[in-house]
Amino acid sequence: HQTVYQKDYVAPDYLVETVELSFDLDPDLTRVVSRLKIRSDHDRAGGVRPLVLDGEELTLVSLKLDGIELEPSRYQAGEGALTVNDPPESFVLEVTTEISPKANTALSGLYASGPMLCTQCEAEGFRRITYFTDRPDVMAVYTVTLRADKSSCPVLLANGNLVEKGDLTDGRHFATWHDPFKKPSYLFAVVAGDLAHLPGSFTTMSGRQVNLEIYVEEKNRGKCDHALRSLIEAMRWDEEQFGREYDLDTYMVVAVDDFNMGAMENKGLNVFNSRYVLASPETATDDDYQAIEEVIGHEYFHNWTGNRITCRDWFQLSLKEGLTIFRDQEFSADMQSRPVKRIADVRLLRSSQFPEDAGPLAHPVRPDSYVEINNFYSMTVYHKGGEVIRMLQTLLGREAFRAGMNLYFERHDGQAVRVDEFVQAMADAGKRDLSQFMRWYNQSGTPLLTVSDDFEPASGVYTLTVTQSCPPTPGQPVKEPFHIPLAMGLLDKQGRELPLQLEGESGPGATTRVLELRQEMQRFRFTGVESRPVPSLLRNFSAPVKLVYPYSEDDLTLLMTSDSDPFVRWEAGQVQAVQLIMGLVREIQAGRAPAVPETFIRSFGALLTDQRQDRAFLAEALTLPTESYLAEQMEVIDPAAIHEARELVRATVGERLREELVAAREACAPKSPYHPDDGLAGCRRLKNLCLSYLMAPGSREAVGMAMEQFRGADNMTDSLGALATLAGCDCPERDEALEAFYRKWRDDRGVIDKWFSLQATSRLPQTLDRVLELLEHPDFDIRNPNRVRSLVGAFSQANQVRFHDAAGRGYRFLGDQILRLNAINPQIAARMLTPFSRWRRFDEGRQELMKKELERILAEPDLARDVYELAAKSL
Ligand code: HT7
Ligand code: ZN
Repeated sequence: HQTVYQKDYVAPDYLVETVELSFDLDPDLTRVVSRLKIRSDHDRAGGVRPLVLDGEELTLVSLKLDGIELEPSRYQAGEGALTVNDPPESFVLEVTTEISPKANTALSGLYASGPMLCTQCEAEGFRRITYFTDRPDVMAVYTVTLRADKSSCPVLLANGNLVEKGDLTDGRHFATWHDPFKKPSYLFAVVAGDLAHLPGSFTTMSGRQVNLEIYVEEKNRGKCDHALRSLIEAMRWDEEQFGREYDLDTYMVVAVDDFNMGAMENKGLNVFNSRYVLASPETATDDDYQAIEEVIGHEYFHNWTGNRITCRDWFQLSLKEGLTIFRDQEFSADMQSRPVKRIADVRLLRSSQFPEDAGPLAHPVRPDSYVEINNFYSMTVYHKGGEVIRMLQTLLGREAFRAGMNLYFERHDGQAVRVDEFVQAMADAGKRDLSQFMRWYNQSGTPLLTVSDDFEPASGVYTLTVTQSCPPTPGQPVKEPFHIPLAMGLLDKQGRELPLQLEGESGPGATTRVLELRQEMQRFRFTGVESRPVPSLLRNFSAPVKLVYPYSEDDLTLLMTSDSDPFVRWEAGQVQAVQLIMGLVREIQAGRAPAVPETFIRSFGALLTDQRQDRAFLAEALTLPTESYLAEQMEVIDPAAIHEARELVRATVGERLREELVAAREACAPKSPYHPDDGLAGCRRLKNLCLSYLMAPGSREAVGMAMEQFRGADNMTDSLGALATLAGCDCPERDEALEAFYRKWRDDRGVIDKWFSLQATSRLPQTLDRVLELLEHPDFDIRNPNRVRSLVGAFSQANQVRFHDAAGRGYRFLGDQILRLNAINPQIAARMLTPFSRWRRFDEGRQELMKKELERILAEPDLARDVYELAAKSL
């Protein structure tokens, strides 16, 4: 397996001006004719370079150059490429190939999802449809004709505008589509099937009317309203916030059940994993509604950040993904509670990206090399990439950031560019030198800020000393200092915000300011400070860093109750909870009886009964750090002790604060029928959280409450909230509820996914046995990525204590599934491998067992590139 390096980039020798594709669609055997108008783009004086087209899993039927069949001596068709020797300066190449969509279980290229056919071309799927220069810097105008059986495939869709359609003989029909925008091959899409659609429309800021169409199976037509509403909101938001208008006459979204990722931003024809389209109150939770809005927004925003301006090469992936993540985060923040959204984003970053950045698979936001590009659709490229964009906004200010965005669109519309062009536009608009900032793109690892302070009462000077460091990561033993925005404030002992004045400054100081860190060690001297303040650091999580400051219990309580920044308020509570639980872990490890201190229960109770707090924020503040986040705090992870300590806190809260929890839960009881937009999602979250605390000590009374909620729920949020607690309880009601749920929803794939994952994430000791049984369940299908994620992924990535069973049964199970998946869908197999990459963080026994699984995987003779790369780098 070869490694591709960023430093080896060379511009393409040949450009493709137009692509005419014609498909004779059939699930068993599809014939594709491709007519490419090609022009040489290299200096031919030193010799003519061959034309090399990428191609995989294709049967070549014929090859013509300017209408004449090519002699076999003029080309070679090998595995991975078709080479045409000595081509003229400009010519038309006509390639006919055959493919089998039904046999395509990798779900890349053209494949069958149930009765429909659809494509996924990012990153390198187009080469599985026809031979092509399948790289993002080759942009062309596409015209596509689809022919298919009219009764099984009445709907034929491709990118752009419908030009013509009509009937053919033998019950077949055709449709021709033309996309006037030049695009890279990864944005190509076709869909054919028997689909219903929900129509809608949007009038753009310049007064053009755009048709919106959400395509689904007929039975799901009633579940598209939220997706359509979200799309309209996203279109409006992008106009208002970034001045970006949609550019085609039609915007289509198609939901498919078999999909490797969340969705795909193909020009004018998004293809979505059905879980990010379909929703009804009975089948979707508040979180599902939220995720749909986010993903619909994300794919729509790609139309400008990704499609109109795309990446020069795949090393620049964060150019579109980091930027679009930032845009979708801001969209969601504007649609719901900004602080709660920020907290959720930080939680995700810390629980998934920080571990990636600290392990053997760490890579920069702009990687230097890859074996398989699909492995780099990572938390780092997406979410750390999004934080990098956010830091630019923090450093430049909103106005200059917006000017930078405008400049970027003005300069590069229609081009395939690098991250450098984006940052240059920001530097020019903000009149800033961002050369040091580029290290965020080139250096991997999570920086650590160590903060200390000193107060001189006589002079009223308060000094903050900030030291930055970054641990070594693969291939990067030593790091240069980053350019880091550190947003902060100071509170006096009464919790009042102080005006901040750095030495040498005059005039009234703001109460929040952004300190710019550029050196390994920096001092900031604040003047006019009357008494020792408490520093409020990293407000709004202004940089993706870890921060250490020696806060006392009292400092944390002050920040938690008084800081103006909601993120800092939440964080102070999390730090307290981490300290508490880690203390209990140490007690457990030392063989002593752990106990939850009274002070914690009291402050938890005070927060729970604080009526001034927003319910959604309160739910976040009262949620304990996850077992995997706690694991990150340990040198050697002890999954059993972490679980025991965290459960002890939950059970103690449930017991000691029973009345307060019952009251808080009742205060959140529904007063009207459920509606996803009723503004009560925070209330429902708090209510379900209270129930889970009440259930933790295992009281019969709480089981009764859960059963009552489960039976009476008029929506999936409440139903699942109750069922989740029951799935974790060793009581007879558990099986009864799970069985009833299955019987009710057996025909709804999305809900049955939830049923699988609830059982896979149950912390009960017998969970692995149940997971093994579920593998044999008639509804389990290893070829369906959502099902794999809901069983194999949920167990191995969201059930730390059961997956890390000390005897290694969980590891064996995962190893077996990865090997099975390797032959079916390498992308999904590789994604399942992440838990093994963390093997070094565990005790020797577990290390050996995990290593053995990695070695077993690497010994597989037909190991896919995707799996090979991650397994080899993990060892
Ligand atoms: N840009 C899309 C990436 C994607 C993808 C990548 C590899 C394999 C399958 C895939 N499906 C979608 C999704 C996005 O970030 O919007
Ligand atoms: Zn994206």
